[in-house]
Amino acid sequence: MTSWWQKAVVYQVYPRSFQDSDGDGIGDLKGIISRLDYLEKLGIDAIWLSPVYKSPNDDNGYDISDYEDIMDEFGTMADMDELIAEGHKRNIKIIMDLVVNHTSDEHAWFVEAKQSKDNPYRDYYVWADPDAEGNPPNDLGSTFSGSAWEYSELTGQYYLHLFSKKQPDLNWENEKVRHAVYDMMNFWIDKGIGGFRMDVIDLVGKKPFEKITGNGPKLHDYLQEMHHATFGGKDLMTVGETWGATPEIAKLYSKPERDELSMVFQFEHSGLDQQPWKDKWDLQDLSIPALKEVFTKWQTELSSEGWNSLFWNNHDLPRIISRWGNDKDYRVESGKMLAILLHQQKGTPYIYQGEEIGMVNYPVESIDEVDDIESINMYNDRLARGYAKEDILKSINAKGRDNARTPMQWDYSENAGFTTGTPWLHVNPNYHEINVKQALEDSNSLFYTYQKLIQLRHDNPIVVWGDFTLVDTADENVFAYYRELDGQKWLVVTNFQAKKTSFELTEEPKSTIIQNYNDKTYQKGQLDLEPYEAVVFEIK
Ligand code: TEU
Repeated sequence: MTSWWQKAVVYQVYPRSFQDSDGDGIGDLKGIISRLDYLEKLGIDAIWLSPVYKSPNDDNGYDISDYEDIMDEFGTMADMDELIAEGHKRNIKIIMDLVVNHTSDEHAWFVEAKQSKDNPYRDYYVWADPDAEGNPPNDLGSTFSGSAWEYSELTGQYYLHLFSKKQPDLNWENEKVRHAVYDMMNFWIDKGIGGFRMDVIDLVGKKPFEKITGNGPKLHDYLQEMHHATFGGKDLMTVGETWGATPEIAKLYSKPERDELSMVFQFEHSGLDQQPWKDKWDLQDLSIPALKEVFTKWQTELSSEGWNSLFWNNHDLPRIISRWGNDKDYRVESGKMLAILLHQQKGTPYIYQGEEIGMVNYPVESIDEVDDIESINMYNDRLARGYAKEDILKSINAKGRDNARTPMQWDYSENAGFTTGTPWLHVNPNYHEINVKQALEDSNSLFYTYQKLIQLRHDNPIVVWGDFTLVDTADENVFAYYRELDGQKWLVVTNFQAKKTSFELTEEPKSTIIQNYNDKTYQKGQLDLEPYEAVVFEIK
């Protein structure tokens, strides 16, 4: 059985930074609605909407205080209903971000739970007595630096927070918690949404006292229970965020007969530019052969069982052109190469807002320019541990989450047309060159490459279903692969570097499907490839 999301391309909107409609400097739902025609032109099938629920914004909406209400800055539930309806008119489904590993500490459940040990909501969260010295029960750490345990004066116990201390972890072992989550999911399903993106869903089976966080023993039982209680049989799309997934684990989530999710986000490629066994701030250069190996592994392992998601970017990752392309001399060429390389693979592609016009990282000179809690906490933590300020800032420039979060660049007007007020986060000054208006007026822009890649997927079953085979290349920095389906064969060739090279084309191409150096023609024999050149041939 095939599903709509197997042929779909999803676009991620980070509402805070997409489009402001009322001049408060913060993007909102009405702003998104006003840009739906643009997204329809791009050709996407669904929007993954980062959280729009009521939130005190300790982690920009990933700390939710009411799942059935909208954040004041973003608008009202009526705006949300309108967004869903206006999306439907354009065949764009809305995928809600489901953040249920934790709530905000301002959620009514936690406000109750912290009052007393016998409060009816106490067991919605994870509590523990101090150890004999009054310290946290164990040394579990938070993703945002420091201990994962916070002391609560009122009852003299610690509570667990795998993220900020304003994001207490829900206790999924409590059946009441699980059913409250399912009820809330059904509230959204009844509104006509297209599915859910599930935030750090691999953590909900945690066993914190055994120091197990990801992939806990009951994880898949919970997801099957959720499936049957909510979206099962409803043709919705679900994608789990799973930092620790291997192909074996990804199949557990995404094999249809297991009744769990449509697919997961796995991050193996994303770890390739950090030092082994260190964290993302400890930088190392990307190895192209390693990237080829990782992609090939996922493409082949999930070729007939389970389903892949394909992405370079999201709101937690730096901009891909700055990261693995070249934002100085070959912004457009490398951006197109990266797009072609990813979008010709098998799986469901995700585009992060601004990626389709080639937005790049924002140059941070001082910590005062940074908003993101993860970067700020890491900065303070590393300063205290004796790291040099320059090195920390270098890491933030390379990997900080604000890189992806600067406002969308729409046009040449002040603040890039994002807001008439003061933007909550600085706009990248390069909006004078990089913006949507420019991209739409230039037939050679990245926008039209993305538009064409989406169209190619919609029109060609080989892009959706074809088998993937890596091609052995003389130059290890050339990444080439075949897609094959029912006697058809396409060849994707990309030069993943800023210098010229060559590639041996062993078969006479029938036609060229897409290319990023427009006036080149190709024939069998040695191809001279330009920096970041990418071309897709129809071979049979
Ligand atoms: O991210 C999960 C997560 O672990 C990230 O914090 C990640 O480790 C880090 O950003 C590395 O770049 C999800 C959301 O996508 C993120 O925005 C939230 O902050 C986090 O969960 C907590 O909800």
